[in-house]
Amino acid sequence: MVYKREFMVRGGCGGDGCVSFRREKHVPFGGPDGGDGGGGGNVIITSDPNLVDLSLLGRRKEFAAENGRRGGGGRKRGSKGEDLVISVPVGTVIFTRNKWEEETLLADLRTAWQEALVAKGGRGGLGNARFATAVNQAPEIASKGEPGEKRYIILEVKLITDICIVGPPNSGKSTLLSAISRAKPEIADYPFTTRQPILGFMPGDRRDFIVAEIPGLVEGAHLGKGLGNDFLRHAERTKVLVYLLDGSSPSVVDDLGTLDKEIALYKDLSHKAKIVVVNKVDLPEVPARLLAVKQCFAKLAVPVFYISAVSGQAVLELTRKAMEMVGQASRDEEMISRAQIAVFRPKPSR
Ligand SMILES: Nc1nc2c(ncn2[C@@H]2O[C@H](COP(=O)(O)OP(=O)(O)OP(=O)(O)O)[C@@H](O)[C@H]2O)c(=O)[nH]1
Ligand SMILES: [Mg+2]
Repeated sequence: MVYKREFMVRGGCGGDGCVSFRREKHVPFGGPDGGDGGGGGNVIITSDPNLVDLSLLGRRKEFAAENGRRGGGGRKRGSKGEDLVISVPVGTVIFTRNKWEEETLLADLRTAWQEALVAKGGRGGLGNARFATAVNQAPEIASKGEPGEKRYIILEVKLITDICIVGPPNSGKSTLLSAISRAKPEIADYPFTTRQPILGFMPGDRRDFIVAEIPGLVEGAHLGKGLGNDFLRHAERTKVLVYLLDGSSPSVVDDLGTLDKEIALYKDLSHKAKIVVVNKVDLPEVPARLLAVKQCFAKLAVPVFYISAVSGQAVLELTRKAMEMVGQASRDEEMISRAQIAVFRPKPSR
């Protein structure tokens, strides 16, 4: 799976204008009739909901749209170069980098079939017919087509989900995902069974909720330990983070600390709604061991659930709470985006 790609994009060059004169039998003084060149094609990036990563783009270092054709005699306009359309998954963020290494956000393709024009094709040149004036009725000049825009593009896929399950390896993330959604991830009793983010759809009252599981995080993930922390990019745009801990671990409290630290070392996600979930309470040794953990977690400012993803204990309560929090987070986001719309109130003129 490929979630990041960098390459150059180039709009097509405009076709050159043409120098030509009308020469026909019995038509004296035919005059200039060179047509304009066609415009170069644009490079457009579009979000295709059928894609999950950027692997289809291969390793190409440059994408160029077609050039416009040159103009012809008889005022024939050159044809326009075809646009080049690059398809990417929904959730792709597009940046450009200039020669001073400064990165600017160009577009964020959050919904299906959004389009971003990333490099415009050059305009076609003018044919000599355009240059005819009363003084110069037989111009021998035509202009050249303009070059297309050139840009360095960085694509980054950050999945847009409602709920994202994060946790140490083997804590039961895949088991929980398969219990609450239609996803069928591989489940096994060893760490790093899941090596890629997995999406599932959880049926809700009014709509399906998108739930993701990302590969397990270990201490030192920010240094590349385990599978590293790269997958946390897919947790950045979730509405609710579910921290899933293994209740049979001898150090549940420390496990939460490690997880929190690794996430903080990746990026500040402290503003996100969170739920702490301790899993595997069906195992006979777990409930007794959890007494101290419960005391400690009672002080947390976030909801805590003790569940068994296998037996289903407290899973329904957890999903209800998660859906409620997704709803709240969506309303909060909407308020913020509304507040960001500037309202200009012109002063009444006197
Ligand atoms: N007893 C019990 N076992 C569980 C529970 N949830 C998961 N397991 C077991 O724990 C092991 C790991 O489960 P997974 O769902 O693969 O865990 P994961 O967090 O996705 O693991 P990775 O993808 O490897 O990080 C499997 O053997 C599961 O059967 C639970 O609630 N109770
Ligand atoms: Mg897994």
